Amino acid sequence: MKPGLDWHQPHPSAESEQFAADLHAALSSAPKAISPKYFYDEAGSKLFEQICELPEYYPTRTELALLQTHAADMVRHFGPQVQLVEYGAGALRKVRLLLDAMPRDGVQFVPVDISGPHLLAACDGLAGDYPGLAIQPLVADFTRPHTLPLCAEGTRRVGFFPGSSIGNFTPAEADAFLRLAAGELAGGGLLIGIDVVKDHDVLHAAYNDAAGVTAAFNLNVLRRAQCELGAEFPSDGFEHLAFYNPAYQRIEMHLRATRPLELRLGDEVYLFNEGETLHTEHSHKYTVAGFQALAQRAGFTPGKVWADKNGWFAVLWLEA
Ligand code: AVI
Repeated sequence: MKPGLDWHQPHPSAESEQFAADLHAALSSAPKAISPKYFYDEAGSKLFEQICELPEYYPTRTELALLQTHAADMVRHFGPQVQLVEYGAGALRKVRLLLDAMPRDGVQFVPVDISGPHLLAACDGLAGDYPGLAIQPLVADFTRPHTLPLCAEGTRRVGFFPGSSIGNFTPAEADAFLRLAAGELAGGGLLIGIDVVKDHDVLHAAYNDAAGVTAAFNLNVLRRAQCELGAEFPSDGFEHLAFYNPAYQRIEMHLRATRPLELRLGDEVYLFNEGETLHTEHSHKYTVAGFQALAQRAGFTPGKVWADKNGWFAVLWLEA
């Protein structure tokens, strides 16, 4: 081996290797489909933050308003001593509204997220703003079995899963997550945000914003494939496609080939017909009653519901 040559070869991270393996599998499947988790590199996470601010994207601001208005009422369901577990913690913005309504010495906060660096950075920020708050971050995939810190005697474990992120799970994944949560939250409960079925035009606009941010977010999967994995395809070969599929009560996001084309990944060449898509995300919408029934089958007892005046978004208390 020539000294120095190897030095310049970027060592593919384990994450990139997984991305490559999943993308090969996605492109070999029929229909072609990949997990939405690949949206969220640094650029994709920034685009998602921009989506949350878009005039057409109502879920974030509607849920925030519900938390701002009803936090005191929500935390009344938790009990005085709480281990608060946030699933898929991210930036830890929304939980602050709950923490502000809770006695500081009665809560142990356990944010769970798969991305260690992001989680720890967010926890540092939270610790600075909430001195004395007991924070025990857990780096884990919360959809898989994991071990939460022990809960002290007389403390209830309460889950928090905001953002309607459960909508990005298939119904089977949602069911599996709810069963797992009902088990580990037994004796406590779950506070969860869901996006509610509504006028199709409102839904369509939320995923087809005029500024094109959602399109850039969707196309980011292919940009990542280009930058991280050296994938090759015509730069104008794919376009954003998002539509409401009423049969499944979900928004579907796809990347659609604008013409017949080849996508080269490693040693493989994948063919796309004109109009053929790579399915990148589904975002399920629920009725409150439908979601409560799902939660009940998974072991929860549905409790209070907080919704905005249009009934577009709901935060549900589920007793475990
Ligand atoms: C994170 N998740 C709840 C968002 C949603 O609405 O399904 C992701 C998103 N996709 C496009 N816009 C936003």
